[in-house]
Amino acid sequence: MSSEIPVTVPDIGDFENVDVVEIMVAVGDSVNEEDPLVTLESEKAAMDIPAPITGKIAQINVSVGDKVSEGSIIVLVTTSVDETSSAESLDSPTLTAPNIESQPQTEPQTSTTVPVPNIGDFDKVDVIEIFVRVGDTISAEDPIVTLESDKATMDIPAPLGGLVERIHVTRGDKVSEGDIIATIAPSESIESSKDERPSSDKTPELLVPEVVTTRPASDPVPATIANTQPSKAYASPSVRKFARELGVDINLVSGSGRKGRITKSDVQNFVKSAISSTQTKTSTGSYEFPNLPDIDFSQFGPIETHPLSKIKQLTVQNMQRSWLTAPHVTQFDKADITELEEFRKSKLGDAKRDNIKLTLLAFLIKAIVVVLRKYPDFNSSLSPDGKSIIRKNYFHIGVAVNTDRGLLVPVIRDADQKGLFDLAAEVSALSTKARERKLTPAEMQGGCFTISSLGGVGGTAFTPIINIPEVAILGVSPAVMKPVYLNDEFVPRLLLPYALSFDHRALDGVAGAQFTRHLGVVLSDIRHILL
Ligand code: CAO
Repeated sequence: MSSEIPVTVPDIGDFENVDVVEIMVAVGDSVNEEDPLVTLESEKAAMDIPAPITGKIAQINVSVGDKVSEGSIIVLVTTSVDETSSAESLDSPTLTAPNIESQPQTEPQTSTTVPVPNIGDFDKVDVIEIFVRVGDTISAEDPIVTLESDKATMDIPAPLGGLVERIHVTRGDKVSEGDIIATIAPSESIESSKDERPSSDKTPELLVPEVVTTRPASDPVPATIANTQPSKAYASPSVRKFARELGVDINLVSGSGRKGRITKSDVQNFVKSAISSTQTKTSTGSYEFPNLPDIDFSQFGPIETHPLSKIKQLTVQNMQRSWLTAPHVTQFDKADITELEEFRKSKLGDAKRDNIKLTLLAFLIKAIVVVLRKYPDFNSSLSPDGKSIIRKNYFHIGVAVNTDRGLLVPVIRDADQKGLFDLAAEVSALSTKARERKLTPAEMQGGCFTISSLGGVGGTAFTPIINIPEVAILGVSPAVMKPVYLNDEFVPRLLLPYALSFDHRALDGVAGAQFTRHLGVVLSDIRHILL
């Protein structure tokens, strides 16, 4: 005999009307006691509500986005009578959300110790993950550690932003309410300690989430540069645990949930893609590249070893991945931008009045959209199995930005719908954010095509590396005044050199030459932008 047991939201501390942000089960699923059913998220904490009994999901009473409070019914679980009777002897799930309200909300002048908040009836729970390191700069609400009892896992967030001065626990420790986890120095002391720091001192990397990725959620690898600081992946404790069990670095997984939250299926897709790409590799008979020999250069003379920033470390991986995955062809061309430049200069005053720096880049973005419309295969990605091409009916253009920590690629969304001034303002705002470490992951996702401009830097030509899974990238060099033979005489014209690197798996050489030539036509007469 079976019966249906309603599972309700347990005592979640002082929180009411908290959001349901993820539902991990479907009707018909078999669940074991303690399997997470849903994730709830208040302004201050995320928590999983586990199944109190083993059984089958008969009904789901909530949807993502619903607001629930203690006692709200989440699901009905069908269970056998035997299980019911044993379930009745169990308490309903008693997960208590961290009582954040009791923690300091304002930044004091002195360091603050962070204790384990009220975690309900639990005592001596395991510290299973530590997200911060001494010297890290964190924001209020960043998770510091994950605790796991036999009934629930929960993240303990920072009650205030600041510098992590000390971590009082290690993985595997058992903690109870009131035990000190970490000591945080408030932001003001960071500022003053920064001022005192000698310039040669290594500044700890800020924990601003910076993930440059244009890949679909299923892509096994970040397309380009990501900051893998562990505390920034937006995932519930159970999803983190699930990723850990599979050996997946959660920071490499793209979140498809609300606000970029990583769901269990994102982790599953990540693993599936990783497996299928390995299988593709094997089945196509590709070979392993030999590792670089580890040479002791000090035998030849004095050396210094400097660790790379996280972004640069990921650049190493991503550049190599792109270079080895996509057979690059680079097509060079030039555009006569004499008239464009005159027009740009005539608009500088108007732009300045609006506080906008109108550089060539805004025109390039606009022109690229026109050319992508004409040659849509450049606005696409290859499917991982190489059997289809996925055309994008939107125009999100990435712009490579040089920062002191490495290259970042913020994305201008829907560039086709924006005017020159808007594009110029957005480039300027995003590049400032990139340099100030304030870009969000969302601002670096979803790009279709990248422009890398060294026009303000120098050189005559370069061969950019494709930001896979995109299939092409434009590299732009400084425009130069040159004599051009026109109507039987040499006349000075401003020529813009550029190079298009494209993935020869997706595009052939004729297409590359047509693309670059049409770009030249559009830039030489920007009235084409209107067509
Ligand atoms: N030819 C001649 N002059 C150019 C030019 C070009 N192709 N492109 C830009 N300029 C000029 C600008 O008009 C500006 O002139 P003023 O200072 O007189 O106004 C000057 O060069 C500096 O421009 P900028 O770099 O500040 O602005 P931008 O909009 O051209 O570029 C950005 C913005 C973010 C792309 C750039 O600052 C940057 O970071 N570039 C480096 C990208 C990079 O590292 N790429 C290499 C990646 S390897 O594939």
